[in-house]
Amino acid sequence: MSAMQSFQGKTVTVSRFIMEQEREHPEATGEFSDLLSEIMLAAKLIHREVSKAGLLNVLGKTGHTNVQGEEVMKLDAFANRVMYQALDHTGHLCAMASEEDEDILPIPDKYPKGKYVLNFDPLDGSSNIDANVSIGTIFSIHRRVTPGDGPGTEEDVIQPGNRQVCAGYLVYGSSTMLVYTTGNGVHGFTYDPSVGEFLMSHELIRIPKRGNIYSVNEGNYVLWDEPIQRYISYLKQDDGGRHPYKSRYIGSMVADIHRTLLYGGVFLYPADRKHPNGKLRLLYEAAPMAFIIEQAGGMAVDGRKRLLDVEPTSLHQRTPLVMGSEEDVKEYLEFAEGKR
Ligand code: P6P
Repeated sequence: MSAMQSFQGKTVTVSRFIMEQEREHPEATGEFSDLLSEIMLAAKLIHREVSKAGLLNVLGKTGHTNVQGEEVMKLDAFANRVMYQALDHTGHLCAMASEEDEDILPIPDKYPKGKYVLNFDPLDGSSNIDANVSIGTIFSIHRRVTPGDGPGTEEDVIQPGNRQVCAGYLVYGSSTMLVYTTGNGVHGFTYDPSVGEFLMSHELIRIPKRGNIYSVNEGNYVLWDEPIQRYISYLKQDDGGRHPYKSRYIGSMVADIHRTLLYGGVFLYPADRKHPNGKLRLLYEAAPMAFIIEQAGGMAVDGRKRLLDVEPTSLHQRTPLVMGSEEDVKEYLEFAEGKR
């Protein structure tokens, strides 16, 4: 259904949808509505810069000036600043953490502290910007675990994915979409710049139980452990039926996961000899995507066990990951566990 079509005969914005959700799920609070509204504001600002990047020589440059004569920063640094400043004053957060910052990001003293923390990757896949490939913003929200209403700590930020209360991503592609979950299914909203709103385009996204697409950087094949090599080779065999699978790899996690969510199949970034813990980050890349995939009826593992149950120990730790259609991930596990 295109964003222009209304849902059930009405045009549904994120704010209207959350209000309706709150009626059905009293545990949901208006705070998510506020947080998502600010995240969407940040997304609109990032969308604007990303969509004109090729025109204003903003592409991955720094120290340059744009037509306004403003100091132009790298887009990922810009996105990082926009996300932080959109959310630092809401009064709903006690701390944030970003892929771009070594340490947690405190809420300025002048602003009230709230009961949530936000982890985010402001512009994932930014190395692809110069090639005009789809990129994205990924976010994850937890409740604080430390008592009181003072500043949050690392303990509040470093929590397992199974304690997330909200997770989502923006994909800046042929259109800009918000996809998120608060634990009651996965919903997609497409940005309509003509009205400046994200309009519901995909209610209750369900990932196919099995797909026929695998998505992995096969350039790492020789670096993988033998079970993963055998699994990928198995998908490429011609069995006259559903195999060989199609190979699709964009190299931008948000784009690859978005396609996997909608079309089914499996996305993998396994551990290898160069990345013994995988390449992708647990807190603000793998865990939010795993929450979304599970909420859509799929499955997400760290190579062996449920990814959302991984207990993080550091802010920027990496994790191997295999996620997507339930039957595909279960078939992968049969290889990982030596059963095939
Ligand atoms: P590789 C982009 O740089 C990124 O962080 C993810 O968006 C993407 O899935 C991955 O790295 C691609 O890594 O090693 O295949 O280039």
